[in-house]
Amino acid sequence: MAIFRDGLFFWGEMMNSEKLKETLSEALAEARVAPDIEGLEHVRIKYLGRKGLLPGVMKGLGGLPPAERGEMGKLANRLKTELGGLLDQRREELESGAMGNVSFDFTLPGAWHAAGTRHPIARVIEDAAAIFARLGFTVAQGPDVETAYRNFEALNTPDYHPSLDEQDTFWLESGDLLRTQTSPVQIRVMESTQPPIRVITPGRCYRRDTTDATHSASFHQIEGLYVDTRVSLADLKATMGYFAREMMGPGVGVRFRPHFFPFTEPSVECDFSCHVCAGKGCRVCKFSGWIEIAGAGMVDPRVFKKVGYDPTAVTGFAFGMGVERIAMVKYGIPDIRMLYDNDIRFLKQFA
Ligand code: 2NM
Repeated sequence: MAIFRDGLFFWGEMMNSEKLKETLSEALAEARVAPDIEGLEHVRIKYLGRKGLLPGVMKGLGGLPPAERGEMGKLANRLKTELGGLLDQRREELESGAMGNVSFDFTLPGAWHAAGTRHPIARVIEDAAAIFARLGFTVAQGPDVETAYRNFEALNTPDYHPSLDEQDTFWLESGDLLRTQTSPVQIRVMESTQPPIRVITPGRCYRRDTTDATHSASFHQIEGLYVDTRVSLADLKATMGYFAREMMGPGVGVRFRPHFFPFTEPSVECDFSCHVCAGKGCRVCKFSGWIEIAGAGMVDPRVFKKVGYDPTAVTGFAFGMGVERIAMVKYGIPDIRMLYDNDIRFLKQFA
């Protein structure tokens, strides 16, 4: 800071009223765009600080010709009050969290986003996964296109077996097929993992069925597999009983009827007592008090041999059930096709 006869110098430049006016508007602009309190403080120090512009100008006023002194004095005052005021106001805004001069209208209605609902098929699968998780089961998934070996042969169902006639299958030219059940995923799990195993395999399956109110060529299954030493049919019944109560309600019980599957021996059909009439008989259970839900049984030793397990060392149970069927009886859905129509007036009923 040096004062010469012909003027006031500051920051190496001659400071006259023209220049000071420019500097004032620059200072105000800098204060307006300062992004944070630290930035504001820089502006304050630069212009109003002890070694800043303003004290220098004030000190230099005395050496100015009287004609200029008044104008410069006024401008210096404006710098002090206008910049000082703006800095105070911006500091307050930044401290209160408001973004500079941008204000927020809290009375505006919020942005509306359609939340959507879980599809009943997803809901049954996720609820079942949560129930079985409490019994130590994890979820495994596999491809929809499977080898004939894993879909039939490893499950003790050679291609001359009568159950192959029943399930008219979607074959690919490669000799692979769209899986008719999710059991091939359990074959994959057993091929790659040693017991003990507790796993459920939810997923899409395919059978050449003609579509009607209860059949679809593409549908979903949840299968389960438990392999360990000394697993028994009693374990199976307790597991199905727990699942039935958790899924359908605390009053629901299970019963087993003898059946046949090539991959289990013995095999059973598993009925749940009717959750609607508590077993007294109603339209939902066709006045029988019971609803067919699952097929199950003790894993056939021939299946264990196929995956390289010692059938004298381990036993296990397996079960399979239709996801759409559970959704239909639980939610009172009269036609399986309602699950595939994607009509949101139907779907939004399932939260
Ligand atoms: C069912 C019924 C009974 C089953 C068997 C197996 C495996 F891989 F362990 F052999 N998985 N799933 C099974 C048993 C499936 O579905 C109605």
